Amino acid sequence: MNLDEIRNRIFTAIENEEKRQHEGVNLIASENLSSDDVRRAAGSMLAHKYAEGYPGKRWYGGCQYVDECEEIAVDLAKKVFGAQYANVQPHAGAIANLIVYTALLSPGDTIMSLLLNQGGHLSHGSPANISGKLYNFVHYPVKESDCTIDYDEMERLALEHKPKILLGGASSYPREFDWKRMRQIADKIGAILMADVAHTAGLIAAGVHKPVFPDVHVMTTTTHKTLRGPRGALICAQEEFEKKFQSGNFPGIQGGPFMHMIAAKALALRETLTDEFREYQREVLASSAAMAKWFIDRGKRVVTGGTDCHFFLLDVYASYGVNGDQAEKRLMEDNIAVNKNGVAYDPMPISKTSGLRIGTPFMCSRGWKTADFLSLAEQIDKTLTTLGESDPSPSPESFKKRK
Ligand code: DSN
Repeated sequence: MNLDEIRNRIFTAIENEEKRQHEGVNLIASENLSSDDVRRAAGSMLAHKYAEGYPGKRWYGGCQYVDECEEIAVDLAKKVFGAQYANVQPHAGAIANLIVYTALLSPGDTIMSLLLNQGGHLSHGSPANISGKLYNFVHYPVKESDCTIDYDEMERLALEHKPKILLGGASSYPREFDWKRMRQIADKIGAILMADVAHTAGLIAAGVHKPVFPDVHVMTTTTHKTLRGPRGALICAQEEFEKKFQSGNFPGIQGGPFMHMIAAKALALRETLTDEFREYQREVLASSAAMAKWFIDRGKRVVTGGTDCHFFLLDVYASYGVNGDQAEKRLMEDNIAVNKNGVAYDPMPISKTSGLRIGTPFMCSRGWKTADFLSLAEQIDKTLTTLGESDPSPSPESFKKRK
């Protein structure tokens, strides 16, 4: 491949991806379509600027303009989430979580979070992730009966294990967390209550989900999911944590902040204060709930019996006799992007799963309304019914035997 070919292939791939995002159906709950403003800042020359440190206290000259962007982003993050402190430098959600853990704990300390295979996240203590290697994670489960969090069991486990951080938030748990109840539990054992709202930050910003402050001590979030900003993350907290998180971020974990992304975060946070954004999030929730109900009304299994958020989990094995992997691949043939997802107490191996996570944020950003999602539900139902009849999934037991 010559140098021109390399260039052509990369720019063609970018064009093809843009076309895919404009024309395909995207139901991936963690993805969204940011505004022209956000993309302009993210692709700007601020990317060239080194600015280790914080506004007014940098290790490089020439930071006057990026300082301005960071100050605006910090002020907006505090305003949007009702926080006393904000740090907009974290590059990613998993990194923001690591900054919080390392700033507050010593290796070996105990953290309590939702089980990964019941909706939790890798950075919430998976043995394969640095979080699980550095800290002693114990997990609270969801109830077998309805797959919602068992707060009584959470309290019992918290009293038994006395974690230093009680962590709420998830990647594929479709219900709102009860921050007030969790704060009561945290207070009983003197734990810090941490909310990782990577998925729901946009819903919180728009006021369609309850605010996490003042109940939680610290909140982390990505900025590119429902928040509809650039790739990245931020930390908000009560002001007593300011010193720990400032140095925990830099020099603790990160080096030079991505100033282009910080400017883009400021623009995205600004957008959350508009009526258009609030209306958008109402549509995201209404579409997700309506689509989940559509399947339930036809006797299909939706995990927890519905949703409070921007996605729902359809148990395609219980509903159509196909596994999540098959369903994901078949829908992709029709240019419908979804992701296979484990369901709580899943009989299927993690590589196959019983579920699909179906989210509405991206298509609502493209202007879809509830009626569009209901037509799509009908199409998905027909496709999966035919797939289940023609190519049913092997049983969970047969996957075990093959190993
Ligand atoms: N990958 C994200 C998601 O899809 O939920 C979490 O990091």
